[in-house]
Amino acid sequence: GKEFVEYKNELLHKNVSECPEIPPDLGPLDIRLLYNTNLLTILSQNPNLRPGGRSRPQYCRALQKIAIIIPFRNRESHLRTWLYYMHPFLQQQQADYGVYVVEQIEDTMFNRGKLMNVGYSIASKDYDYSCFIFSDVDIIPMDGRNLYRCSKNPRHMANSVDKFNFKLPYNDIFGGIVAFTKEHFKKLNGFSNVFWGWGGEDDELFQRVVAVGLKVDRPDQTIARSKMISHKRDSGNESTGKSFALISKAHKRLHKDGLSSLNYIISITSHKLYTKVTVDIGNGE
Ligand code: UDH
Repeated sequence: GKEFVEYKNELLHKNVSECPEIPPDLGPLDIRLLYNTNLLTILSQNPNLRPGGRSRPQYCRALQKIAIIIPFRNRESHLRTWLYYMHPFLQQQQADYGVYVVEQIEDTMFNRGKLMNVGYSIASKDYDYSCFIFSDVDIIPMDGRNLYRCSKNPRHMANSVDKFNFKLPYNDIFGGIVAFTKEHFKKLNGFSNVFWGWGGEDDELFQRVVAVGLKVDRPDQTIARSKMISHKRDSGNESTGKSFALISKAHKRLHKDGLSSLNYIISITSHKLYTKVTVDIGNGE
């Protein structure tokens, strides 16, 4: 029956040759941010997706298995835009990937770092992912050559965003999109869980990278050009003003605050275009 077919497909897939390091036919893309992208349109344009927003190349074996983790609440139209562009983008790049949308329940202070950690931990149980790309829902790459992959070092990928005139607003910025191998993400104990509200969790993550002796890579700024969907600061994500004080003690928390101290209540639903992980991660009290 069905299971036998899947088993056979798995065996056949193990025998196909490896995909090339640089996928063929990639180039600049015409990205116009559309806000009313219809889910059915996206589905019909991506007939080869498997449940949970998974895909892998048919005729070659990908070198990396990539989980894309998106922190989320109340940004439905941004998510549709992201899915509309990113599913074709990732398939064109011959990625073996799955999309995990980690949604925080209403009426709690938003905590981007903790949502990322939850996404990592759930995705790890789902498949043997080797690379984790943590991406905001509102950034869309403008060039297919911007490979959504892990490199030797932790990688900051949002280094050329239109909102900041395609420049780094400050040198150590580590926000927007970052990519980590599983080994590296575990080594720095993931994100901190203690940043409630807007700001700081990304800078603390940078501190962690440095503290464990790793360096940050960035893609070429011409190829990494990306568009950010403009929006107002979300309610429930106000700045608490505590970030600086926290970051100054980053090294003290590294081993006790992160993947090693993650608590949450969860429900997981497999949609056609993504795996939705809905979590109660508390409220910072
Ligand atoms: N997000 C939601 N819902 C919310 C709040 C945040 O989905 O209510 C998610 C979403 O994926 C968003 C990400 O969290 O893209 C970050 O949201 P943000 O509004 O806090 O960040 P913003 O887009 O980033 O304002 C600003 C540019 C980065 C500057 C880096 C400074 N350290």
